[in-house]
Amino acid sequence: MITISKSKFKQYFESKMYSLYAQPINEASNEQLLNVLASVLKDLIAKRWVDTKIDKQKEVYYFSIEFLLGRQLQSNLLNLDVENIIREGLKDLNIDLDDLIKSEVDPALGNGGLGRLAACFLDSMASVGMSGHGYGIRYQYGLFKQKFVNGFQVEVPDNWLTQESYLWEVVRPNKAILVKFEGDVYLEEHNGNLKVIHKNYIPVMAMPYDIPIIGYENDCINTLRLWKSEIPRRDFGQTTADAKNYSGSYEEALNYRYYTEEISQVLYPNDSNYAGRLLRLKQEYFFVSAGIQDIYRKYKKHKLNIHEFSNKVAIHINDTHPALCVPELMRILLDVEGLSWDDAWEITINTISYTNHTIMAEAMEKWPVDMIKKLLPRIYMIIEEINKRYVIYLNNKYKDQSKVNRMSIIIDGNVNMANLCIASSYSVNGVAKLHTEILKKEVLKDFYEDTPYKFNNKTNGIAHRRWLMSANPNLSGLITDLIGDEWKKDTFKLKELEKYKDDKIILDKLDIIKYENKVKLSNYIIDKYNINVDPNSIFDVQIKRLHAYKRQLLNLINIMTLYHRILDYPDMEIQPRTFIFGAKAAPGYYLAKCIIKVINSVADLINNDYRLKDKLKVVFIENYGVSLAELIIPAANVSEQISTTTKEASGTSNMKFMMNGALTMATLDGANVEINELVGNNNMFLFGLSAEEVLNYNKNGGYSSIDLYHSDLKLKQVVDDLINGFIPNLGKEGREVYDSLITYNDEYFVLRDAKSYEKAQRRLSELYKNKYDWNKMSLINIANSGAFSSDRTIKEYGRDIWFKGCEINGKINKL
Ligand code: 26Q
Repeated sequence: MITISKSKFKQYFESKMYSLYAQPINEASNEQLLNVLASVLKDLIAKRWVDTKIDKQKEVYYFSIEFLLGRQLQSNLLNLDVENIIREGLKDLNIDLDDLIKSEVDPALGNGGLGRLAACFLDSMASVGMSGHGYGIRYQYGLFKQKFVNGFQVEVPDNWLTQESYLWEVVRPNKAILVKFEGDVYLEEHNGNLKVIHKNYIPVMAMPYDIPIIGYENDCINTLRLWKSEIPRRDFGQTTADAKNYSGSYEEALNYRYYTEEISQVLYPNDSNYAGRLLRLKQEYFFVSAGIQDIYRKYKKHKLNIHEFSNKVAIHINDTHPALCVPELMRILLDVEGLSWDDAWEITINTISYTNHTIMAEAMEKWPVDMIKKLLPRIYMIIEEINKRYVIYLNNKYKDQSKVNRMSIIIDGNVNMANLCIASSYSVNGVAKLHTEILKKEVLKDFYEDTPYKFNNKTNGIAHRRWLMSANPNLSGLITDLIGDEWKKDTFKLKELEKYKDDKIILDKLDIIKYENKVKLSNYIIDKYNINVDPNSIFDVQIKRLHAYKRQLLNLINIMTLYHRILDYPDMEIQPRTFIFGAKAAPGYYLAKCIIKVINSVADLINNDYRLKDKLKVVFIENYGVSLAELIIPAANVSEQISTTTKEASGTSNMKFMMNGALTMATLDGANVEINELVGNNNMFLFGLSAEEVLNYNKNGGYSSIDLYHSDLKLKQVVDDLINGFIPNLGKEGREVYDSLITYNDEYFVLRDAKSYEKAQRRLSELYKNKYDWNKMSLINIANSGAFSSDRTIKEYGRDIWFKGCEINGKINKL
């Protein structure tokens, strides 16, 4: 732990201001103040943040193409337990810490769930004292910023590195790594041994930028190492004579610079659709190769026995995007270390573990053989050999050609990355119970039957320090007042809150905290959009990427139904509601963009209809991301988790909402199943088709949305609104959405579930009338949310995957 007195801090702060900017504090901009503060904190932790000790604990390396960190200042202050001292010190200097916290950039180096999960895992690995580090890409541009223009999504580049360097990073030029693309590979004999020669390769330099990941009130500081691609600098010694020669024309030199820099230029904004882009493949190999070489170099520096590798190093791949870890590790072990194939394979398969995050076929990565061959000739040779041996094994075992084809790594001219991962790792896990069951019984059935021992479930979790302690300090304070603060290190202790479930005074306190959070959000909405929302109304929230399977449309259809009902029965007593949306659509996902436009048009219609007397409001908050989530989630009464059952692998915002006392409106999909196990049917709102029913429809057909549409006049009215001019300022987008429901038979069963959803929504409204009962349910949700801390998840990964049967990590094994 670091300790610093207020006066020491002030001195330090002042002298840092002079050394960095040569100016007095009162002339500094917020940005400069923030840089100075970050720099002071980095100095304070520097001694403990030394190179990792690979020879002691087993090290975990978490490879992910996205890390959605969010702002770091508050989280770092909390974890270092210095927030109060620093707040007071800054106050003496006339600086408001909250202003600095808000002025920090929020690096959007991820799309959504998968990237945010990686960030929560880093927080938890450090906080449980695990030596676990992240490897990723330092994108120059993060996920686009979203603006609405006439209700349409417009994408603006996210130029987040306005200052050239990010306040928490440290660049380490002495640790840069050479990554080779393209060229010619052949084998040459050297003293009776075959040697791999790689000529005419394009050298790209991977420059590491390290961000400290600080554990909560412990001494653990891990590293997130993000790689930036660059043209090799003059003093970069690793490029060899075999590299392609770029000393030619000026134009060639420019092209080469572009080739190298382009790789880490921008994050792909697509979170659910695989489109085999060459640049994306370059990104994948770039960070994988840099990371694997980095690990190997560190390992060799410690002069450790290569056959002990998998006892000292665990490499985890977050979905298939880092799947090239497999052939890259093989390449190093074969070509650099000089091992035999069998020895290299044994090490590789015992080192690598893999998490699957989706069952959606269109998101599965399949790279064309020709593309890999040209871009990564040596890597392709290795994949081919892995496949050859795997197919021999399968043929011997099954003698079933179609099964072998389904399981092959290379098939029909493509490399199937999921198959590569499963065949080459010792552990494959899904991210929630139902998801893992579907993997085992449906999507990956063949593999499960072949190697059942590899498969396991690790239900996702969230960093409760960020999502409860930092985002909702008043609730966090109330909890501590009631049950002490042990829950901060052991969230299962939250269960003790249940004893207050009938305590009116406590429930009222809970109510006031929620109300205050709603006021904060209302103020934001008024400021930004000039829409008046009533903090006494039910705040009903759906925030997540826009995708047909997540069914923002179902929410919208219910809103329209409610709208008609209020107009039809103006005297009906209803609970005022504020529906809040936040969602980015992938720029190329036309239907998703149409849905955004439709929601915005409906919002305009409803918000400006005086007949509603403010009973209904719809707000679509622009540019949803981590920082907005921290404002919105603590203010929610209702959490919308309404994906088509079987389609959402887990969901993680569902957990964040629950921990902040929102009640969940849900299908039994993803981790909603676990929420339901914890709180029961009476403390959440369930509706919709079961997993069996959906799977059955998918297999046997039998669903006709048009029949349903004709048989339900209320539903028909709302669907027709999309195309009959009822919604002002809506053009062909309404037709597009209509067609997805009617012409294309409603792939995600929106109309099929609409009735059941409406019924659940009515039950919810009824319940809200009795605030006492509502708050009791809210408290029960908070009390049972402890299982969703990512500390729990990470300990399970450690126990069952990374450190299983591993002596050196006994301490963490016992966690
Ligand atoms: C792949 C290839 C090319 C371009 C982009 C991509 C790409 C990028 C990001 C594909 C997928 C993603 C992200 C997927 C994701 O966020 N999945 C979510 O993961 C969460 C964490 O496990 C789950 O809770 C969600 O259910 C799942 O949808």
